[in-house]
Amino acid sequence: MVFEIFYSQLQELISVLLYDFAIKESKCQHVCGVPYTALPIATLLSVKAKKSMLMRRKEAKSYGTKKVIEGHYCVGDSCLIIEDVITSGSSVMETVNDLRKEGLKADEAIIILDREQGGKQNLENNNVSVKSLFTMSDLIGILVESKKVTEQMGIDVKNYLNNVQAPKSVSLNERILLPYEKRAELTSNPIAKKLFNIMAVKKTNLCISVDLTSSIKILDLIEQIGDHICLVKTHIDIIEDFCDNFITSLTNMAKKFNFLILEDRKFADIGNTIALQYEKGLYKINEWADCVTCHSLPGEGILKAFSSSNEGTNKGIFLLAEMSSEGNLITPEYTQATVKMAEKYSKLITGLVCQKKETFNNPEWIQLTPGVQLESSKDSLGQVYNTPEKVILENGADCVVVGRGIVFAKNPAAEAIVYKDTLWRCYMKRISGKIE
Ligand code: 5BU
Repeated sequence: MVFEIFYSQLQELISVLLYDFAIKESKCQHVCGVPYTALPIATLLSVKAKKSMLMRRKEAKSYGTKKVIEGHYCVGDSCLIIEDVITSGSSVMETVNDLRKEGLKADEAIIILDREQGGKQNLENNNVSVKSLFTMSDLIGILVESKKVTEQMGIDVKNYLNNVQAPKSVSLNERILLPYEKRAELTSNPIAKKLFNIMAVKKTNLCISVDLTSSIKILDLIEQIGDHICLVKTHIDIIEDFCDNFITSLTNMAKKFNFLILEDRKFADIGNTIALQYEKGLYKINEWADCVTCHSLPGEGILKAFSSSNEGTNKGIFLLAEMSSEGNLITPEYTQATVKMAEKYSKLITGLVCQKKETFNNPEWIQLTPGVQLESSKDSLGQVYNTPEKVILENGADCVVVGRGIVFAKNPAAEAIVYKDTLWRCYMKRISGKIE
């Protein structure tokens, strides 16, 4: 819709209309046009409204300040986004993301024409409210009424717009770019809050999977690497010399080194059985595990069972949305149904065990990702390993599970430091937003 700049009177008229419609009353300090076609109109509005203009470079300069956002602003200032046309909303979102990375509030977009193909919804899903001067339906209505186009043409255009909707965009901004300490403030699950805070304070997002069968060996390993981990993941039923003292030692170590305990029990039964498996038997998991893993397969009853077992206690669930093993039978539909189930029990949910960043957007939950070693590879029984770079930067992992990569290393303590440092470097790069 760049045509308006070819006609100075039209440009002026649009800027007056936009000013009266959305800018006059706005309290924001700045305006920013989406490059490039909205820059002329944003300039006119900035002059008319006496608001400073910010300019987003599409490509950062390779010299000088290398800044993406140019202008005079302070962290916390708010900025109105100006765009001529939205279809999917993705160009507006790119500008919003760059402004937000600078600590600016970018929560409102003013649009000349909304093509009504899903852009408004996509932006609102990313916490950007949208005001448009015209919608495509308005325009078509005017054109039909003034007999510039036929009624049939009007119907055809509306049908086209209804049928050709932009893909739903996922909010990368919220979860992937937010630092753990911010997410600790957002979450309503007490264990997620603790784990986010531990990760931020200890500067580690490494979860150790202690898949050893001797309690002495497990405790000895944790003693060596306790400073470098945020979470210990157990399979309590593989320990051959299990006794209550083991639990006492493990929980004491959790206090001493400030980590949480996840029992990877992968519960998958009817609610009544779950409650028994969780609270009774040899292991009495609910008494010592801060959180457990659980399948969504049996349906909501499983979460209801945990809800009532955990009433009045601070516990959490990692729901399995995806698995790392080759040929597993989880389908995209199953994964999405799992996320929906998690949404209904959000307070109970510490996070999801999954492999892809698109699986969920909610910044309150932790993405726990197993299947990680320093080199991508496979084991002989279907486990698939991705690298720390891949799982954190591309796949959205928040907390990374490493088992044999550390447990069976020649020097587990040294190897734990390598994993911790690599994973943390990737996380820092991710929240800086500088991912290609
Ligand atoms: P490894 O030694 O890094 O392969 O151990 C991975 C651990 O994570 C192991 O205890 C598995 O039971 C666990 N795991 C997994 O590997 N993949 C999954 O999808 C899930 C759990 Br869920």
